[in-house]
Amino acid sequence: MSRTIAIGDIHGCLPALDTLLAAIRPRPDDTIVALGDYVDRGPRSREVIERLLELRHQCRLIPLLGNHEEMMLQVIDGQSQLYVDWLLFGGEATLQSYGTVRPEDVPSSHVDFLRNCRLLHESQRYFYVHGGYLADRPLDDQPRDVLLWDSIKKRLPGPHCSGKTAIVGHASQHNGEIRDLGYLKCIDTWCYGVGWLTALDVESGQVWQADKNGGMRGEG
Ligand SMILES: [Mn+2]
Repeated sequence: MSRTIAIGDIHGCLPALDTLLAAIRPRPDDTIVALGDYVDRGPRSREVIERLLELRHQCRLIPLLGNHEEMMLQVIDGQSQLYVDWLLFGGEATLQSYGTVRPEDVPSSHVDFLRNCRLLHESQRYFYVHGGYLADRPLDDQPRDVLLWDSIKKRLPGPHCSGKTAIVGHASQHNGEIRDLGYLKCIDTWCYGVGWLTALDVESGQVWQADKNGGMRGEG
């Protein structure tokens, strides 16, 4: 049986990602939807992107763009007025992971990876976005800023008019638990803080969680 597994906001927490991937053991017919915010805040953003690049050879990987990748790309693309904002927003840790203070030093393979991230992924019964969505607008007509920047903690959308279940990240759940409203599941469970990185098999409901040090939830 092929699986579809969503992974929440990683934020440079490589040990958490490695622990989850070891537990999931991705197979070639699996789809992994990564919900964005791979970089910033946590210490090992460069290696997280490396790991995602490798993962493309183990399964079908669908990486979404997060607002942190959006900002990083804007700085790399020369919007230097955003440089200090990005550093304070977590970008300083990202540049440190590359051993530089210069955004232009990020390798082109990583920049290409970020550029190829999608804003939205849709399957028969689900859709996946980093931030939020407008409930009454078709999925192919959603405002970019809403998809990337809206937080369900600030503006909670109702069920989407397509009838599909939303899988979202971005709004860190400080209690470490998936926020499950039936029509919407938020799996950003605050890994870079004191919560977990969450992976969810959307069909079976199986959940894997690991903390930023790589400790699996439920195992000592
Ligand atoms: Mn975010």
